[in-house]
Amino acid sequence: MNKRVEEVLNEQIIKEASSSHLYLSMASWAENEGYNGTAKFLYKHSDEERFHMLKLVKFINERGGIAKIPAIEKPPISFDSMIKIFSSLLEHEITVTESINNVVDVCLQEKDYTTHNFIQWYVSEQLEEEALARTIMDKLKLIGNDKGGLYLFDRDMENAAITPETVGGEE
Ligand code: OFO
Repeated sequence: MNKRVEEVLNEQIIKEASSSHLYLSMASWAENEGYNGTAKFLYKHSDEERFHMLKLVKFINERGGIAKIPAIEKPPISFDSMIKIFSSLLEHEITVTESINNVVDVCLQEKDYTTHNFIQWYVSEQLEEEALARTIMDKLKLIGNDKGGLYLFDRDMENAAITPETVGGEE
């Protein structure tokens, strides 16, 4: 496997693992605050990011590279409010999109069209995740501090899907 491509894919493993860790911490905070619907959504989101990481690990190894399982930085424990959670989730996803775009760039520079093809799945995934995070943020901005609104929001989040076709470990 092309060494530069292997390097950026391994960097992407760190990003996906950090996302999974961060969303897990958010889920745990939401659960302790009584936002059970949001907690369920975030636990699922965390699993989804782990799946993204796993997909990269397997791809690198199958192509003759070496996947490196990284140490992960400790995420924050407290998030203050629902709006804080989802604004940092959106911010985080935007940085992940930038790093996926960087992988695309390197694939093209190195003429690695197989990996370029593989990484397109992540390109569409990021598009969906960013759009979903923006929709959630719009809702939360409308709700503001209204407790009844937040209650209904949380109830709706229980059934909100991230990307249903991938949750559950399909490869
Ligand atoms: Fe949403 O980060 Fe994975 O790709």
